Amino acid sequence: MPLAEFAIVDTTLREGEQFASGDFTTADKVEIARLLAAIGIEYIELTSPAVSPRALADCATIAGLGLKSRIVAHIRCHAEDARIALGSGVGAISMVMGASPILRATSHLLAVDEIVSRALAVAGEIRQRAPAMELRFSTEDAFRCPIGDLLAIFRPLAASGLFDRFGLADTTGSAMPLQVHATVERIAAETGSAVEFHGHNDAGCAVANALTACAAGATHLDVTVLGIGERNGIASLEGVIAGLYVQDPAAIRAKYDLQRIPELAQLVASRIGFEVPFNHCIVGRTAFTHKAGIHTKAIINDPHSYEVLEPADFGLERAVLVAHRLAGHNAIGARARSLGLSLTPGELRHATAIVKAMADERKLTDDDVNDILLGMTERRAVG
Ligand code: HCA
Ligand code: CU
Repeated sequence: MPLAEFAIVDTTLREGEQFASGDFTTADKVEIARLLAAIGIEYIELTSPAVSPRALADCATIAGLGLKSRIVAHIRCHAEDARIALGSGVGAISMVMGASPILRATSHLLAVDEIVSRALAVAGEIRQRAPAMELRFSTEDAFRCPIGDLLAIFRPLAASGLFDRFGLADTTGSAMPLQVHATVERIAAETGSAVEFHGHNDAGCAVANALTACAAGATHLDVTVLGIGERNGIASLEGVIAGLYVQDPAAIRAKYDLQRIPELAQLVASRIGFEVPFNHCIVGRTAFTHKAGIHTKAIINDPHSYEVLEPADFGLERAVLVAHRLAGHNAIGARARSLGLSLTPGELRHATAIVKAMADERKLTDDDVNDILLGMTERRAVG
């Protein structure tokens, strides 16, 4: 699928509310939704308006902002939830029902054919009352559900023509990329419908699974800012954007205002009371920090040697660390030039040897390196 054809469904304001400290105020939600829309995220999914009066009011508030993103209410597949969602002003409704044997047994106790009749009944009512409503039906825990059961659910639903797309949720984060590829491809082929993928990160595969789903033909990818969600969350917006960008930078630059992604990550981090993880894709503090001499030498010659993401595209700058024992003379030379010093190759090698020797003794700072470099020129003046 050409990259331009997928859409991102950001569910920070729904799945992210299920994160341990994801208790957003209305003002938080409005601020986050505005920024998601400004970045160009196609869908913003909100907590079910059936959950509480404030959840309903928040849906109406966000739907009333007139944002470019489509506002989605995420609901259980219940007639009453659907009625509340229909009155909330949203442009899309995403329904979900447990599909795997274990969720069928522990949550709704319905057999596969009963899941189908429930989905048809609720969707039929929604279609009758709001014919233009964008409607999705998703299967919770789809990747621990026999493929035969998934087909038995999706085939009749696709034949009904009531749905705009179908969702496959890796609710427990147990799916591996090859399984995601096979399942997404199969469901897309069998239903002839657009497919949405929602993947949790329990086994560390959420971003890889989302990217694999996209490669297998999924048109809608669920993400949250910083990957927040139940337990350790789902695919992160930043990881999925990074993965798509490395495949087609021009398409991703054209689709989203990438410059505002760090601001979005900071905003959500501050509202959940955590720091942005240091090693997170794009927005982690070390995401564009180069250290080893071999790397820094190449980076100084051509940043593409060790960078597949251009930091400036995200409004960020790369850092080249020099205050450590892995420092190379090329990076030390670049530091000297940035201080306005012009040292000979011999002096640079000498300065590098001093940096390494000192770093073996104690933790160095950039100021230590600057002092060593300035000391070289002073030595020259004396000599
Ligand atoms: C959950 C629900 C869900 C729904 C995903 C979807 C999941 O268990 O909290 O609507 O596709 O992970 O299954 O987030
Ligand atoms: Cu989920």
